[in-house]
Amino acid sequence: MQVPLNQTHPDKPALVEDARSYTYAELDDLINQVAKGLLAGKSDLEEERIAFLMPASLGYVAMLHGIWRAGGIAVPLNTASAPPELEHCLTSTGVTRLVAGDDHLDVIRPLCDQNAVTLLSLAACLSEEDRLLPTFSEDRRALIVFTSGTTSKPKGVVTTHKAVAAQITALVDAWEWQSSDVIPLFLPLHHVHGIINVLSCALWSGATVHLMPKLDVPQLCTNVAAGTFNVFMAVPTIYVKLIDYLTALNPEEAKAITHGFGEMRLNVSGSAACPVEVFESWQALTKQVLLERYGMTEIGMALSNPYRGERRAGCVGLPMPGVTVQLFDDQDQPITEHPAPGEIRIKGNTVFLEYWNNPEATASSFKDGWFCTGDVAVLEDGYYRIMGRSSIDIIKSGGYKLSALEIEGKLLAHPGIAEVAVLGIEDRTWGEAVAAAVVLRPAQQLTLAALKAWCDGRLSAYKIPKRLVVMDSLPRNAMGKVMKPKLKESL
Ligand code: MLC
Ligand code: AMP
Repeated sequence: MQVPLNQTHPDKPALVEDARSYTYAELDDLINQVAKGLLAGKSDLEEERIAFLMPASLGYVAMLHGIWRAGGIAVPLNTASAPPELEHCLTSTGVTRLVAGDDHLDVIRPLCDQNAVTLLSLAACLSEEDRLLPTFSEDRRALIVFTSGTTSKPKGVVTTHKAVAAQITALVDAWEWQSSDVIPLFLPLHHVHGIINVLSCALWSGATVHLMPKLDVPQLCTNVAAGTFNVFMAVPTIYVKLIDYLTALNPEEAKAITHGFGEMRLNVSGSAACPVEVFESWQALTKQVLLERYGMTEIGMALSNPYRGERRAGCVGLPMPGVTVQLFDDQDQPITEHPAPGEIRIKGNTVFLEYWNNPEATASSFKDGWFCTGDVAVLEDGYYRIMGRSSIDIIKSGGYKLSALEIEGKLLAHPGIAEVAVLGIEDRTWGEAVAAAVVLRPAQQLTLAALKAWCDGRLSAYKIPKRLVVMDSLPRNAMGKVMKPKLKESL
């Protein structure tokens, strides 16, 4: 069992990159070359972890599927990560080979040398030799995606071929993906939103993906106005950025773009709560009723407003096909009387296998076979509504899940910082923005600009605090543990 590329439309464009398009047949051929090149004489990679560090590109897609076809585990890396973060990804999963895009080869070389990882270019992975590709069970591990959480270091979420396929087919069914669909892809490709919801659903369905290495709002809007796309998926922050961009344009210019969005068959929002105000502004501007859905790296998508039927602002709808959802109270009892808030727990073929090499974390994330999401919801008039998360150490900023503990750990290494508490504060654009409350060592001073400069190269840019509050002391609980201060009043 392998995650297949659509085989029924060989002459259709699968990918469009810059001005070039690549058909399914061309992509299929390149994937085979990668798979054979990676095998390098072996019959099966047998779950070897192969990392790749590439922007959204033909090469990225060929690597992902090439590793899958050769029986390896794909480890897509974040092109925006700082070196210590990349090192953690490589060493914690025992990556043996890393394939880097041309722009990343020199940056990653020292890390590969230090950690005995073989560094390759895409060109060095291609082989045209005549060889059979392996066949294997659908229970074979396919993908490791890193997720931040309530531990200081990100955990590698392992998904099997069966789960990847289940995550894709649930979405293809629920949102009626078709081979005539055309979608832009500007989301990062080290997370399930970009990898599964956009790229994999499209390539499963025979649709066309326009690859953009990063979000470029004016460029995107030019293509939208030209009627290039009929499906669009983004995080709420991107809808806020689009609303700001469109409302700043003169009405004539904006009209073609809002019309382009309005003509699409589907606009989806997810990865973070979509504020009702954003839902309503988008509808007023484009006449599109956003479809909001809820998901997580460990489970793919779990809840979705209906494709056909009422899409309710502020709600995440109903369970996806094949996904079982149950709310539990804090005594671990299933909630049967609604509405009452409870933790969302999930069962189904879409659920991940394990955290890589971390049986304790895997065991503690399941109760009686249910995966515990840590998200709290209510079931109101038949639709789920997310109320928040059980951990204050998790921050969702622009769709990225960030660990306050990880950021605190880094900031504590700053020579001027004695104590620190990191928290997410409400922000119109980012949903939550990272804020750091610090107590300085005697005779030290710190500005936000100086802190940002110090963090550069130590943390990914999107984890670096956007607010800094210097305090005389931080609140503590009865056990003497540092607590999160209430920052809103201080800013
Ligand atoms: C960029 N910045 C961020 C940020 N993204 N800060 C906080 N949070 C973020 N998410 C910082 C940059 O480092 C920069 O800082 C400044 O903001 C402006 O950067 P930019 O380059 O203009 O930002 P942009 O490229 O527009 O990026 C914004 C974004 C991006 C929204 C396009 O963050 C993004 O692609 N987010 C999506 C993440 C995602 O796919 N999550 C899904 C996870 S899976 P400075 O200091 O240099 O100015 C999941 C499951 C599910 O959640 O349900 O889907
Ligand atoms: P990640 O671990 O990066 O996959 O992020 C998953 C988390 O994003 C979930 O546990 C939720 O907290 C959050 N999330 C995803 N979609 C939504 C949504 N529509 N509304 C609120 N939170 C969401």
